[in-house]
Amino acid sequence: MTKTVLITGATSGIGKACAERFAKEKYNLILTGRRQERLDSIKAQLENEFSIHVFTCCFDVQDKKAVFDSIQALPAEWQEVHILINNAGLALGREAFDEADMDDWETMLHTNVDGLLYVSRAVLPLIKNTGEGHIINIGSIAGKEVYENGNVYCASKFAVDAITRSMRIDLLKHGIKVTGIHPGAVETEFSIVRYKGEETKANATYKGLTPLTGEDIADTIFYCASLPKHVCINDLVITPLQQASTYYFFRKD
Ligand code: NDP
Ligand code: 8X3
Repeated sequence: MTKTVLITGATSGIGKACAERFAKEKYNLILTGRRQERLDSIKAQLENEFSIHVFTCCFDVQDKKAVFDSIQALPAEWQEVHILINNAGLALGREAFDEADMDDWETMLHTNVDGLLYVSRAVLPLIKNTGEGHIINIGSIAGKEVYENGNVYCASKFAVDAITRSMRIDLLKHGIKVTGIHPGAVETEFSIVRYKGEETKANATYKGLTPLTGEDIADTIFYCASLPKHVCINDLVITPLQQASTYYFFRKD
């Protein structure tokens, strides 16, 4: 039987790499993001290359009504979701608590926390339709330990960690696995977004490092998703070799 995976934030980085990884394994995909033209081109490429079916939904995860309307409008043949990858998220700014932009704080909390909650609740009935299911939440090493000027981004990812643990308890009775994936530095559009297009700052994030790639995280997620039915990986922190914590890096010239 062909299984379906729903991936939020599939237009870039980790989410796009997950779409490619699961397509290669012949899953059908429901891909979401805010940039429809990217969703269209990823759909065309993956359907053509892997002979799978892809359905795209364009919405902002912060918009509760748009999330529920889009998921509830899925066609009859897309009413089963075996795996949900809650990946959409972002950091904005890296300033001290007393200097940071409070609009950025709100966007991070609305996206990383509220968005994940809305999507999870909207998709849960479709996961329950399968009689099994797996929810994979993308947290961060920033959700395990705080770092200077990380304040509200860290808080949003600590919340993702707490929600992940709570989901695992509350959804156990439905036979749904819940996994938290917590990456360190992954080179994607993440830093460009965080530093609002300031390339010098964005590039400094990865200077002297061999960072993780979206594909590294997608491979790990696929591994978690492909284990036997009775096995659930609860929690994984993944860093590049040169990163030991949120703030300790061994950079080379
Ligand atoms: P990217 O910026 O490359 O991708 C982020 C994705 O999230 C995009 O597809 C974007 O799509 C989507 N997204 C952002 N905001 C919204 C929104 N409001 N509504 C819907 N979709 C949204 O970054 P990454 O791939 O690196 O990030 C993916 C996840 O991994 C995030 O949760 C991030 O916090 C986490 N992470 C990243 C790390 C890193 O070092 N890169 C490390 C640890 C965790 P679109 O713009 O089309 O809406
Ligand atoms: C992204 C990793 O350390 O830049 O979640 O916050 S970090």
